[in-house]
Amino acid sequence: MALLSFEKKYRVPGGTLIGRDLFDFWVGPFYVGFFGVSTIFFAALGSIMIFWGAAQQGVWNPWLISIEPPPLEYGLKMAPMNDGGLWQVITLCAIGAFGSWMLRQVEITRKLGMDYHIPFAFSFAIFAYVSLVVIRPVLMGAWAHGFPYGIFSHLDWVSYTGYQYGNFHYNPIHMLAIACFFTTTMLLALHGSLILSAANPEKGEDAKTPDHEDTYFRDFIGYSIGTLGIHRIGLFVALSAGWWSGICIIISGPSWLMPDGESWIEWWDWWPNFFTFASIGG
Ligand code: UQ1
Repeated sequence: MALLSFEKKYRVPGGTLIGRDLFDFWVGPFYVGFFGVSTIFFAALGSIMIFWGAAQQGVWNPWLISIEPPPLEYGLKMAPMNDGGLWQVITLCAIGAFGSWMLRQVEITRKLGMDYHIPFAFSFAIFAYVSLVVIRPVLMGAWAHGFPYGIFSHLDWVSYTGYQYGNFHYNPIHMLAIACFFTTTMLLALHGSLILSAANPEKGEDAKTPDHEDTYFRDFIGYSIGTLGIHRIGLFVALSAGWWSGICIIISGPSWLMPDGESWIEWWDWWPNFFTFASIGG
């Protein structure tokens, strides 16, 4: 079915979560819905707050604009606007915008009678963000532990936080997350190149079928995961990357896990200590 006639067919009322038919319409190619409106609201308010903060500080170099979280002494309380309160409002706006964007995905999914894989997948990205600016700061008792909203300043924060734990690359869950990121890029490179090599032939040549794709990998490594399977494993590994990223930062800092400012390098002492413990007489 041609794209435009298909769009006409599915552009029917219904499937909304709230608001009934109040915002159940399209603007050009874009579906609006209640959550389209709330996304625009939160994204606009948050952006205006960032520019307002920049104006207050007199910083207009885009690399250097930075909205800092409240200082440690405010703990988990609300802070004055010019002392971290702005960061708190912007964080609420960001969560509101990301959550609205996910619920808009849900509404479009329902309209089309599809499954919920896209909003489910996006929820892992939201989780990774929320683990940095809500879950970990709450576990550590202060909003100060969130990261600042600026291009260079958030890079400085990542660098500083890495050094603070001795060497963040020794965090075993960080290792797992990175392994998932690497595997994701490998799988997409394999899949993208396989599909283009088969389904995008030179002019005048026939496109090859999934049989060719399966046979390629059977010849190559003795195994083909299949046309549906490659997308299942791709989604799983990509979501695992986001999931373990969130977990790796959540377990780096809370005192019940890391008393005395322990670093991830020392964490590996369990390994030599294990053999000292196991050998009689040490
Ligand atoms: C694969 O087996 C397969 O099935 C035909 C694909 O589908 C089109 C793929 O894209 C890829 C990359 C593979 C090989 C992947 C694994 C994990 C064996």
